[in-house]
Amino acid sequence: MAIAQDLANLASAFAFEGEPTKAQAIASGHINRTYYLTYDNGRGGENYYLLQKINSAVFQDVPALMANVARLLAYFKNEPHISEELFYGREPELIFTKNGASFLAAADGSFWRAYTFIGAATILKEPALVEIRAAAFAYGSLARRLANLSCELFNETIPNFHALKSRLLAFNAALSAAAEERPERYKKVLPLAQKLSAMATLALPLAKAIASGELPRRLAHNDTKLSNILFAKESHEPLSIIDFDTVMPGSPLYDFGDLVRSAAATGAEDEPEGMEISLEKYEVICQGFIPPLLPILNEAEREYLPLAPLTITCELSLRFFADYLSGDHYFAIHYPEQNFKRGLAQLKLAESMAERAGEMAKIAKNNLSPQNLKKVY
Ligand code: GN1
Ligand code: MG
Repeated sequence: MAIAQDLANLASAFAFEGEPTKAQAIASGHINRTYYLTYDNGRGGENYYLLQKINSAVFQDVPALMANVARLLAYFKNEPHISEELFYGREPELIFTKNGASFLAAADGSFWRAYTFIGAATILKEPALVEIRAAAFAYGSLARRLANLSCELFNETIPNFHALKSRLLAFNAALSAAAEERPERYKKVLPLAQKLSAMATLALPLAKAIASGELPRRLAHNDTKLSNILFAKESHEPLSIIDFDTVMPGSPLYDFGDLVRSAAATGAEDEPEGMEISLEKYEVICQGFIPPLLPILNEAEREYLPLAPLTITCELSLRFFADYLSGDHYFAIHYPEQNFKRGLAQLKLAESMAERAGEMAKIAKNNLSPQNLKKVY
């Protein structure tokens, strides 16, 4: 059996069917550790599952996290359809432990959970424009569906997750601490600090409007990067949105912003060379994401929406640099300077967004006009 004894022991706590034959680590996602498990079902077939070690340094209240995930996935199973024209994907299901719990607290203090595996699916690294538009429609549909649920039902598992002001403070604190603790890293980031805070200052009005209540708090996904959508392997149609760990009170504007950050950039998240915003990709994101939300967005949301990509991109730049300065404990890295490169790539992207702000606002405005309503309903 090509499965390590400790993994096999953990897996035996879950209500999987059959006998485990294979376990393979999957290197996707920056936070949790994921294993793909194969089970022999005893009838000549195989079952596939995902077993995930929850990062409890990031999600410090695992019961609150799993209460959110279980509530949401149970809701999806019998979700009333607002409109058949929205995207309703095939979400993964939780596999409970044999004791009926949504997660396992292991003897060594680690936390584990399991999901059904969605087959014949793939992540698109370099999607075509039509595929980006379809992904944006899927995320826009989800934002609309989530906004139908009450925020009160969900725990805020990471407080101030998208609060730019506190991200800026945390970055400054990490920079000061690094002066003594990691002088090499401090020297690399220091020359960028002024630019970063200039970018964040441009984005702060949106953050303030959320903090003051001018923008409504709505349930949101909060981690809408392109790699959190699975596409069908053959047709490349969106199949399923994944990673519901940060579904909590937020704003659809943040979901729009993070999709633009991850899908309308000219390079990968950690590639600063030549990094800028592609207005072509941005436009198809507007075309996909905005129409499903048109029936609910209020005036303030329409006004601030074009600022959301800059807000989220600044946030990520600050977070990657802060993690770099603090010794790379938050985001998984695959090579030593990766968090620095991520921070720099996001800073360049933010600068490019600030430069093209007028054009971005105009494109958003075209798609926010009420005549687009008929495109979905
Ligand atoms: C993390 O879990 P994952 O890899 O989808 C992070 C997001 C960042 C993203 C950047 C809980 O997302 O906030 O936008 O990395 N998740 C958490 O790639 O911090
Ligand atoms: Mg995640």
